[in-house]
Amino acid sequence: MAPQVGVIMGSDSDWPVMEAAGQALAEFGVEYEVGVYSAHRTPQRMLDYATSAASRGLRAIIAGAGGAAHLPGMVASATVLPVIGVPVPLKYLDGLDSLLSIVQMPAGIPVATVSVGGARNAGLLAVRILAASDLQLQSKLAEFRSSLETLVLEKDAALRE
Ligand code: RP5
Repeated sequence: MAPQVGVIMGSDSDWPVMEAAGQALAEFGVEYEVGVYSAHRTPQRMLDYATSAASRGLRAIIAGAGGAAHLPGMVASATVLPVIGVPVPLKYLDGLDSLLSIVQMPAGIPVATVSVGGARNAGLLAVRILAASDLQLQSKLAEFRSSLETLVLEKDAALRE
């Protein structure tokens, strides 16, 4: 099956953070592709990816970057697909630089920004986006939410023992 979600990042050094997005998508059986597309080092390649993403069948893009993290916003500017931004924490500033670079988008070009290092939630948000028009995914998400509740109740019970 053709990939439905693109998981892209500014550098291969982002992968240890970003792989959690892929894991979340895989848990729900969502096909995805991965790639490195740097807004600063390979700008034309990034634009080619963004402008062709919808016609290639992608339905959402998860983009992670750190520091001057312009990849999610630039990709969002060149596609109509929903873009989820993942601020990748680097050595300095604890990822606050990445977060602010991604979240402070101008009106008209939204990026759904998750927490610093929150690649798993980015994957889960992409699943929710796809689930809006996919009843099977909706029921998988309902099961998943219910498993989270069960886990908390089990931990609560264990604490009270
Ligand atoms: C950003 O610069 C990348 O997304 C990465 O987080 C950061 C550092 O990249 P490398 O120098 O490790 O390639 O564009």
